[in-house]
Amino acid sequence: MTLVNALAGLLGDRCTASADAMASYLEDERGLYRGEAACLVFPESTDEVAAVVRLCVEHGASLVPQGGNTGYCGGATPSSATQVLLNLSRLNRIRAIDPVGMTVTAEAGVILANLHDAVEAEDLFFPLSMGSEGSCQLGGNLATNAGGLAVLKYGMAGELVLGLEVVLPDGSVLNTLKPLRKDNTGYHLRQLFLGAEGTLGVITAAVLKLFPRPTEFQTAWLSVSGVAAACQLLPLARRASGDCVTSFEYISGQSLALLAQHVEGLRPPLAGEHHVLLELSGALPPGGLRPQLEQLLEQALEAGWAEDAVIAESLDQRRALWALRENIPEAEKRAGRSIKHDVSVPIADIPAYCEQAPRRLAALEPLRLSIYGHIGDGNLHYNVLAPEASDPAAFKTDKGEAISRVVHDLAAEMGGSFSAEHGIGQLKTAELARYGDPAALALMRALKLAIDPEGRMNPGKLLD
Ligand code: 2HG
Ligand code: ZN
Repeated sequence: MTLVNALAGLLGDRCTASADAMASYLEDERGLYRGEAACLVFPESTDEVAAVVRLCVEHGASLVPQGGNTGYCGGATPSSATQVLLNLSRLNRIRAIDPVGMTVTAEAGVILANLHDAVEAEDLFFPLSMGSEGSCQLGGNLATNAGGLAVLKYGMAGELVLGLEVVLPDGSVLNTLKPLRKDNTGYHLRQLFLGAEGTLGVITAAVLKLFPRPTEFQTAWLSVSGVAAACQLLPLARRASGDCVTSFEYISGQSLALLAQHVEGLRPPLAGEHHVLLELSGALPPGGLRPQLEQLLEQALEAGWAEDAVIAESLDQRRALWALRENIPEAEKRAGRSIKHDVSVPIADIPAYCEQAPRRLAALEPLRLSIYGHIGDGNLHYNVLAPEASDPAAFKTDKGEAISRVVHDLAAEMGGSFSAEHGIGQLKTAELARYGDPAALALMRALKLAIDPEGRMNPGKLLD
């Protein structure tokens, strides 16, 4: 029996090899990769995932796990007609919510926004948050150790995990699904799979940390005198608010210009070349954070760090401010292909990075910059677009490599990272080989060989 027939025997019509049915799953979010697969399967339980993996073992096939397919690096796109595309969207139950220990046990295919809703109904909060939350899935978030908009306060996806259930490359199931804050019993095996992008196993469920649902949000938009001022504002805001800064986003005037050009109805409240979107939140008595916010804005204005500031006075105004930040990727998409970067450096070095990068890029002009991101995490999307009225694809082909080299080299020189939150996938394997610490790369290869000796799991991703 062929593998596809065996999988169809197991899953019925939840296994398809039809080109039409597979088409949208074979292309990545950014349209960078168009792959091939032997078939696409939709298991509904951990046992079914394990059975799929065992059939792959029997037939000597490899497999590619896929969640919401919103990743930026092609990590969930298969690359050969011999691979099984394992889509986890039907494995989407919330197994348990513990309101006392404040944990949730959820399956890989749960859409992030649905997880938010489910726990909020219990007056609880899961803080991982990002533009794609309406379609990205928990398993993908964990496999890529996703970042997003609230990392400053709550950490990356992986930091929110207490336990994992993982189907290993031989089809056995590793179960560390314990809702324990404390469990020092040897290697923290779950860490192996967080950020491994499905190269060591398939995450099928997780126990996650929850928090009291924030009762108060105070959101402000500031035009600041520069990137250095934005960085100085961060510790002030953290201190003045009792460490209640949950988001601290930088948005350049260039990114807002792109937004004005390509997305209708979004107007920044303030003029200027440098902006910060600051949000304080917490589970506090009503009005608790407003005086702190006003006070810190006054201090920032007095110090000359902020030139002007507005505070959201309603939920609608808060949403409108966030829409400005969250629609920048869409504006870039509509402007044509951008050369995207996801760099991080120590926060204190962000001003030096932003000073030096344009100087080094000057040799490659003409180009357009769109710089924004999670400056409170030291993470910038230092994106570069073709000059107006030129062909974005040709620009990317001609200059993409040289531009990325400048952007990534500078981050590396400053002790930073070329991939802060988007992972490696198939897009950045060469960058990992180039910038990765040799000892770390050797250890990663040794782990891959020990856990997945036949190279069954997501081949060609992360480690080339
Ligand atoms: C964001 O922060 C995402 O909005 C996407 O990480 C970044 O599109 C980008 O470059
Ligand atoms: Zn981001």
